[in-house]
Amino acid sequence: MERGRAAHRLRVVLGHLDHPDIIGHPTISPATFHPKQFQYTRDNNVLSLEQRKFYEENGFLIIKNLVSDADIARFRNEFERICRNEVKPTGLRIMRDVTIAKSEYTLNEKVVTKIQDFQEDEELFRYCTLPEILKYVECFTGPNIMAMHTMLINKPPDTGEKTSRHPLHQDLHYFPFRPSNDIVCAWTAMEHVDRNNGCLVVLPGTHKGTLKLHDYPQWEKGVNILYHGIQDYDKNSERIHLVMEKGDTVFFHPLLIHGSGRNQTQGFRKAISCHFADANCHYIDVKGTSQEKVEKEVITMMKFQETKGLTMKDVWRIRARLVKGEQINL
Ligand SMILES: O=C(O)CCC(=O)C(=O)O
Repeated sequence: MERGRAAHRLRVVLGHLDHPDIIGHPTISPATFHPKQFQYTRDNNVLSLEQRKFYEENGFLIIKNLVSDADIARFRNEFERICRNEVKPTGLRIMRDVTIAKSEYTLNEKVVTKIQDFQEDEELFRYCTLPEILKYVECFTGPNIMAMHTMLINKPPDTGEKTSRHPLHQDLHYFPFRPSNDIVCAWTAMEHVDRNNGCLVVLPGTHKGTLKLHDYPQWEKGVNILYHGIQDYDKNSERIHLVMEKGDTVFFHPLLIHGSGRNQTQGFRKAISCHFADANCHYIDVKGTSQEKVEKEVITMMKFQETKGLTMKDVWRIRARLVKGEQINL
């Protein structure tokens, strides 16, 4: 037991010794020998040594040009069909911007900020099964992979109220399963993204910290539902804006602090994403933890969707889907 802990500690310390300084990575051939110094990535033949070290140190990794234009066109088309009410996938949640949420607008692409839980939509769920995505996911989760949480984000042009911003947060705040190192998010840009249209912004290295307290930020004009933010992050930490092209995909750790700025263009900035987890992960009881409040909020929201009587674990079990290997705990 002691030896195991010491070996783990040694891996952590060794993992902290390298500081590569590159951000985007083309799909290049992997190194064949990787020293045993990693705790956030698995031994694999996919990532180069440089890519592994980058993720270990920074908590994210961009793979350029990973998803084809043809696939992105299909996701866009399906999103538009959903917005026109032509398809109504079971379990799908449609979110609107706080500035239009209470209005009488009929459903259309301009009022939808995000769709979540598209696991029953064959066309969108293809994203979570793309071999090129799973090839990388496996480097973080291992071979038994569950798709846990799906989203297509349609960040609208900001109305001037700054409500299109997404506050800095850690995704683990929303997840009642662990361990965190066996969870990864894949986020694919559906068009060019930069600071103008509100690209992702990350605080590199923050995945090495712990889960922080989240709450609604005190924004003058309101905040979108469930857009919780961290109150006490180091305001002087380095921030990296992830400028990406259509099809580029960033993989990031669920403790990495990230968010996105407002969209100052007239276009809707789209991205598709999925959180994947090792099927060996286990559910935790969040009662008495900083996650209890978010669980209550999600349950209250779910009640509108006729899931009365279900626990949070039931809800997660319903939406979790095996995409590779064997279904174990989740
Ligand atoms: O795509 C974005 O703007 C941010 C998405 C995000 O961080 C989230 O939904 O958790």
